[in-house]
Formats: sequence, structure tokens, C-alpha cells
Amino acid sequence: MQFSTSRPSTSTSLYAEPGLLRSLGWDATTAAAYDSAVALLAASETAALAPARVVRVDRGASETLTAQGPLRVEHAAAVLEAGRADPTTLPCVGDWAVVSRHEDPPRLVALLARRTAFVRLGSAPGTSAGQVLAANVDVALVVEPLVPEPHPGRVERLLTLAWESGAQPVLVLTKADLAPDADALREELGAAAPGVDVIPVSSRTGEGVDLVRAYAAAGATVALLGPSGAGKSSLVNALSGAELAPTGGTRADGKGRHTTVSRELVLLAGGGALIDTPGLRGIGVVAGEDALEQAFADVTALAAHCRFADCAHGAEPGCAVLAAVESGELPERRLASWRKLEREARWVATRQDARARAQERDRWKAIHKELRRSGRSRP
Ligand SMILES: Nc1nc2c(ncn2[C@@H]2O[C@H](COP(=O)(O)OP(=O)(O)OP(=O)(O)O)[C@@H](O)[C@H]2O)c(=O)[nH]1
Ligand SMILES: [Mg+2]
Ligand SMILES: [Zn+2]
Repeated sequence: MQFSTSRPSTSTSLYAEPGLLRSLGWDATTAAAYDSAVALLAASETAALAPARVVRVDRGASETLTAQGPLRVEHAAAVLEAGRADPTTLPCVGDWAVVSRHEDPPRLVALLARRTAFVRLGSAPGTSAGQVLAANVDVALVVEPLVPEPHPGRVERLLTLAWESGAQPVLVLTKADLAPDADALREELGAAAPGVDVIPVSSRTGEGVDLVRAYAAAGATVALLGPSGAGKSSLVNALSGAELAPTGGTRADGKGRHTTVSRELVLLAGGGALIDTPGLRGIGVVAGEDALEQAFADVTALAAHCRFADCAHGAEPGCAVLAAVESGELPERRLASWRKLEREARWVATRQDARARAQERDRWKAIHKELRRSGRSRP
């Protein structure tokens, strides 16, 4: 996290905002983003504005926290309209917002630019643009249970999503109290998480909980992502020292019961915020090339040593990636996982290109229409 502290801002009074907003992570960067968002509003909308953080979204309204405490706000018409064109612009948990108390009920009139965002794209061609799972997360805790057994492929997919979001990924291995071979599993999963801290935890014994809590220090926002039943809500409770989030059992097959149903931000006593999320059912397509390079930094480093710059690591001579698989340095499973996510990333890129072309076409259509209209009305 890089927070500038000396940035001049027209809302220095807001930057000096005490207490609640500060412990939610309000800083000079947020203050500047607030000013920019307010500047874009129509003059008629600038009465009784205040900053707020979205703690939960439900049915066209958001529960928020303002400097004065909780405030439920409806989403303004302009916000909803923008959301119809691009659902990723709709308010989501973790968003900083501009709210207006001028109206009754109060309204959310704009969102501040997001520092980071977890975006889940549609999982099949032709599905809608995407869904933002959480915004302005500083640290993404990828939560994977050690018991009944961890899935390295799922960890890789979620870590890629985390890298893509712009947050710092951390791998949290839960239910360490139940795993007799926790150390061996930690090593195996560490190989699937280059450049990422790996923390085994137990919400039951408290092992590792302090290490995780340290990430939420000083107003940082931490989000938990992982499958249902992984122990995300149990960890939220262990971190906060209170029963904030309901937890559920697991089924006989070890799968979770989807106990958590909405994404919710909770404030920690020592400052900082936590976002609990429901277990992801399908994660879908997650990322572009840059995030893949980070999530698979080991593969990328090997590929730099292939004889051919455009090596596809198939059957080419002098392929350093295949040599590493041969020698056991790179697990074959990991190479397969990388290939799968690579294919998906290419598909996303193609689709984004197609969307950009369609938007360009629409723009020209509008320009031509306007030209025809003004041509006709010319004297
Ligand atoms: N032994 C042990 N059990 C745990 C631990 N953490 C969670 N559990 C159990 O695992 C089950 C699922 O925990 P939850 O915290 O509800 O899981 P979740 O990830 O929030 O699941 P969803 O809300 O469904 O996504 C519960 O029965 C918990 O008691 C742990 O560290 N050790
Ligand atoms: Mg839960
Ligand atoms: Zn190669």
C-alpha cells in the first residue's frame, strides 16, 4: 500500500476526518478521489454530500458507514442507469461513495474511483460483463482448507484473481488443527503460490490468527475468498474476537453449506476492515496476462530460458519449461493449470476486443446520425 501523506487536497477537513472513516482506511488518496467524484456531479446534486463506505449491498440499496455512523442509502437513478450499461459500475461491498442526505431516503449519488477490484467475469461466452465481488481491498486472503484436502488448482485460480484485483495476495490454509501433515501440505501449496505468504491457521486453537490480523493493521481492508466451508466466517470471528459472522457445518462429503449469503464488511476493533464473502460456487474466468505472470512467476521465469522466444512449451527443442517438468522442478499439474488459465486469459482478451469494436461501432453510428441530423437542419 502506498499512501501519500502530503498531498494537498481541497477536502483537508475530510482528510482530517477522525475516528470511524479513518479506521476504515480513509486517507489522502481517498480524500482526493472524493473531491474528483464530487466535481463530476451536476451542481444541482451537490447539497448535503458526505463520504461513506459500502458495507453491504442489497436490492438496489446499500448499507454504508459514514463519519456519523451507519446509513442506509438508495442508489440514485444515474447510478442505476450506468449499471445497466456496465454492471461493474454498480456499488459493491468495500466501495467508497458520495452520499446525499439532502433527499429522503438518502441516496448514493456516485462512487469513488476504485483502488482495487475483484472482478469475476462471466464464465461462458455471451454472459454479461462481469461482477465485482469486492472493491478497495488491500490484502486478499485466499482461504483454502487443509481438510478434507486442499485443491492446488483452485488456489492458483483464486491467487490469479487476487493478483488481477491489484490487492496483495496471502494464502491462508485453514483447519490446521485437523491436519496431521500440515507442514508437508504447506510446502506443496507454497509451490503453487510464488511470492505469496502462506499462513496455516486454526480458528479453533488460534494458531496463525495473529499473523493474519497483522495484515489488517493501520486501516487496511482485508477480504476473504475461498470455497464454501473453508472456514472464512470462522476466521472473521477469530480475528474480531466476536461472533460477528454466522458459521455453518460442512456436509458429509466435506463441502460447505453456503452459510454466508452476502458479502459484508466488518470493522475490526483495532482498526482495519474485513470483508467476508460467501463461498464461490464457480470462479469462472479470472484474469489477464499480467496477473498470470505474477501468479505463475516460476513458469514465466523458466519460459525466459526457452530457445525460441515464441516457444509454446509443446514439443519445441530447447524448451526450459518442459525440461523443468522432466527434472521434477516444475510439477506437471502446475503447468497444466497455467495452460488452462492462459487459454482463458486469451479468450477474455478476444472478448474484450470484440466489445471494444462494438462500442466503437456504436459511437460512429451516433456520430453519423448526428451528422445527418445537423446536415438536414443546415440552412
Ligand atoms: N476444526 C476446525 N474447524 C473449523 C475451522 N474453521 C472452520 N471450521 C469449521 O468448518 C465449518 C465451516 O466454517 P465456516 O466458517 O462457516 O465456513 P465459510 O468458509 O464461512 O463457509 P460459507 O459461508 O459457506 O462460504 C464449520 O463447521 C466450522 O466450525 C478450524 O480452524 N478448525
Ligand atoms: Mg461464511
Ligand atoms: Zn518452452
